Amino acid sequence: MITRIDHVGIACRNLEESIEFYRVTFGFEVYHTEVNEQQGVREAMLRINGTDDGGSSYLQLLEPIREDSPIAKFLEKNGEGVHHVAFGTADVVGETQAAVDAGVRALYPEPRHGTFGSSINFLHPKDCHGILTELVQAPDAGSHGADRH
Ligand code: V0V
Ligand code: CO
Repeated sequence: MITRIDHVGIACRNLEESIEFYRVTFGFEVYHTEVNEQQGVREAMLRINGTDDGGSSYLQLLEPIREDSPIAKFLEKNGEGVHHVAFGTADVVGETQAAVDAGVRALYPEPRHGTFGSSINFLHPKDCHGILTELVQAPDAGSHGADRH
């Protein structure tokens, strides 16, 4: 079951400038920062609110660390803006399979590492009416973690 919007991913050219924009304009503070080498990003999570299931909703600001990364390619083509929407679930494997069964392409055969040690997969934007869709399972939810090797 998908229980919430976990985060909206936003592609930015300069992480510090975007963080400052959200702080000055809306008062959002940085909750967590991380470099994800596999995804080619430096990121900041801005916590917006807690939710009924004990999770939270965030804005995820993403700056590329490599020219060949998905975020770099997106910025080159579209400029800064909304990059993906991430739905929270306690079962990323099951929800990914359900989407695949419905005819949607998953980008990875197994979940990969997301922020906070979460397990993530993505659904192809061309199969989701133009939205790159992420499925995210918090580290302590469910039993299907990302492969740690
Ligand atoms: C590409 N397209 C998009 C899109 N990216 N449409 C909507 N939203 C996006 N973000 C469209 C693009 O305009 C093309 O349409 C078509 O898809 C093919 O795109 P492309 O530019 O040729 O790029 P590809 O095919 O090389 O790569 C696209 C995909 C790639 C989605 C496969 O970006 C990818 O693997 N993304 C998953 C990983 C990722 O995004 N990581 C960064 C976030 P036309 O022109 O053909 O019509 S990491 C993260 O969120 C973490 C760590 C976390 O939450 O914990
Ligand atoms: Co994300």
